[in-house]
Amino acid sequence: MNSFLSNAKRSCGEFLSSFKISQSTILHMVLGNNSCDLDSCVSAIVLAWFRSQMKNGNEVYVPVVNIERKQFRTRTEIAYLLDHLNIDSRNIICIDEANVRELSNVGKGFFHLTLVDHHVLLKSIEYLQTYVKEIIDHRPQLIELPSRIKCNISLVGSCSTLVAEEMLKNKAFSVPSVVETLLLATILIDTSNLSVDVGKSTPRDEAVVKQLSGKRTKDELNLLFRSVADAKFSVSGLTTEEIILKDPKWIENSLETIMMSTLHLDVREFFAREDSIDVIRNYCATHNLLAWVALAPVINQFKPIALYCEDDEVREKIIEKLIVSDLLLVKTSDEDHARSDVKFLRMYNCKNTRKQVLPLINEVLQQRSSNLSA
Ligand SMILES: [Mn+2]
Repeated sequence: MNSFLSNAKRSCGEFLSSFKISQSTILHMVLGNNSCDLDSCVSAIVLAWFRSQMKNGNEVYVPVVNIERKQFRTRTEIAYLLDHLNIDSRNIICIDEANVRELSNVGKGFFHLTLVDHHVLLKSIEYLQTYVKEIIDHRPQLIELPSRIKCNISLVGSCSTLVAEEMLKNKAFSVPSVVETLLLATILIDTSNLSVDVGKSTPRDEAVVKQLSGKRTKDELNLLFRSVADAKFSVSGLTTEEIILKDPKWIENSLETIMMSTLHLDVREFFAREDSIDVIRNYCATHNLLAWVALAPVINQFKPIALYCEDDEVREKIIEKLIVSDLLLVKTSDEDHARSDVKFLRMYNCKNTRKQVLPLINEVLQQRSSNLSA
């Protein structure tokens, strides 16, 4: 796997220079989604690797993860799994290392794009749309796709299940242990260890796990799941900026952006870091954010919400919006921060995640947007 990845990385760099001379190679890029979760990363790597094993002719398969190199370290579960399998993470190609802008100029016959774990391109790389040849995804289809694109969109627990199915269909192909482990870990993470209660797993995920497991015992699979899950929530060794960027979501209106992070450490511990306020303030200023909101792990029956916003009116609007919600059961916190632009809230309905909080903050933002344009 290491040599496949380092060759792919080298060919990706050399393709453009050699292209001018020969024009005889087709570069197939397999691109994961921009949340760059384990599924998206492993689907890209394994699909590109498998297709390169099956190729005939002058083709290069290059997996690309849709995250910048400097943020790749924050995906701690990916770092852990690669390390565990002795795969050198420096050989992974991040989006800012892939020359996508230049590749989009080589012409349709020579550059093919396969999207895994998503089927809508980000605005920033929308110009690649005409190169999309194939899509493998496991989420509900949001847009009509041109018939020229070969699609495998099926609602299963993990995109890696679909990648594994393609490989396992080929009965003569023997799957190396490293590839088995990559896929197994990912499918187990995506389905919470095939949990019936969580309800993300489907019979197809189960069938693939069974086929890939081979001689592995149930205990070994549980251990693999636990260790990767633990790594996912670990922040050890990360800087404060890396912590807020570990799991971010952005909400936008036409002019303004709010970032919402999920903190994977105790909110008190996070704010006890000496640089926490400076990092948040700097990040908001340099990225032109209207506010930063964070959801932290449960303390005594509530989930803390932290809010940083310099605009008094916006800050109060967000707090009010969250407090009036019957679903969230949010109350103001007893603890005050020394700074008035930092506020703490407590969400007592701990079943809620960012999924329930985001739409309310989005309402505040969209309301402002209509006021701004009125
Ligand atoms: Mn996925």
